[in-house]
Amino acid sequence: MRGQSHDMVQLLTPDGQRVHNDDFDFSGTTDDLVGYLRDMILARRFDAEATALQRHGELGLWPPLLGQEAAQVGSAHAVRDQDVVFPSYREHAVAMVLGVPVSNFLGLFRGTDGGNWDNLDKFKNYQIVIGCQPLHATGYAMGLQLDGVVGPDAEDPAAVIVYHGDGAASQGDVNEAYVFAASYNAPVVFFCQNNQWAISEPIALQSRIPLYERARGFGFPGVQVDGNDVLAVKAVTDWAMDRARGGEGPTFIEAFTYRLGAHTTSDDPTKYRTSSEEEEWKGRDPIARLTTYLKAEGVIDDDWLDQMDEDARQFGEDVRATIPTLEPVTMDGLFQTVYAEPSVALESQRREYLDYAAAGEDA
Ligand SMILES: Cc1ncc(C[n+]2csc(CCOP(=O)(O)OP(=O)(O)O)c2C)c(N)n1
Repeated sequence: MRGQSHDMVQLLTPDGQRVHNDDFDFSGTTDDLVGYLRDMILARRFDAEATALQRHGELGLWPPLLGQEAAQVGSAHAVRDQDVVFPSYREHAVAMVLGVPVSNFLGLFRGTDGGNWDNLDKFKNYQIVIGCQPLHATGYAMGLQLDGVVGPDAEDPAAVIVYHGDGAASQGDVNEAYVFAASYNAPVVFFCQNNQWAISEPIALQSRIPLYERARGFGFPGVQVDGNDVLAVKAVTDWAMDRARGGEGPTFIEAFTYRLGAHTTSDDPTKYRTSSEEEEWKGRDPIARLTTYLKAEGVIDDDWLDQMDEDARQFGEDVRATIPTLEPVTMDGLFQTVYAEPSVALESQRREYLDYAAAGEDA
């Protein structure tokens, strides 16, 4: 039965072979798969550019997604227009698939964007504080229920998907979100990218059992999916989002993957993990396996890959060209983006600041 399986869902093996799963199948087209491969290649390029920009001093920090492209691209393609996404801080590929301009993320990590909650529309703001966003997402999902846009009678039912890491699953707030989601049967999908490490903390120290098995204790299904298999991720996330939209409540998805890069550009993974572990996971690369499959099927060839290289190179140039266009934040601007309508207290603080700044200029 779906959501009770002890086997990790996989539809494409690391060496690019399609395999059968009794519960899940990929329902998309070959064109969809080519699109996913393109998305993953561009996301990897964006990530490499952003990492390099941080090294050049253009960004304050960058959390790389390297290795997690399939988990993000596959799940993002299960999101429909009416759904809402609550990311953590590493979901650059989800953002790209949903059409969020890369300038938003570059600005956030350059410190030129205050990260206003409403400026990203359906893709909510990045969350650096571990474990906050599952509560936000669950509350939002409960709101969708109250608005009557969930369930079989809703015209265009909506759901929420929230991304968090394996480490976040240890956080109290996250477990409270699971409890509320279960109690209210909220239309929310908890998409946990188990990338094996919470900075230097390995998953074995975070959980005695596979994470997806915890879901049952909260009262909703948990599924473990090969997070480096974009077909399987898409199939499982489609199912979970459909359940949520249809009023069947929350699902926990454990996307079993690996962070191939550093936790952030401030981290040095050689201090806590072995290169042999990294090599082993490089053998399960999400992009390589889909490339192998599509090439073997005759869907793409070397010319396609060469053109893709060229597109990625051009995209990289565009990403770099974005940096000089990012306007620095002004102190006055910071006050104006806290609330839609400024409160009396905030307005008085803003005036106080402006007087202070003007006095400084006169001095
Ligand atoms: C409340 C809080 N505690 C601690 C931190 C510091 N911190 C940043 S990332 C991180 C680990 C998160 O690991 P995981 O949830 O597995 O996500 P990943 O970074 O692997 O994607 C920690 C402890 C934080 N940002 N917020």
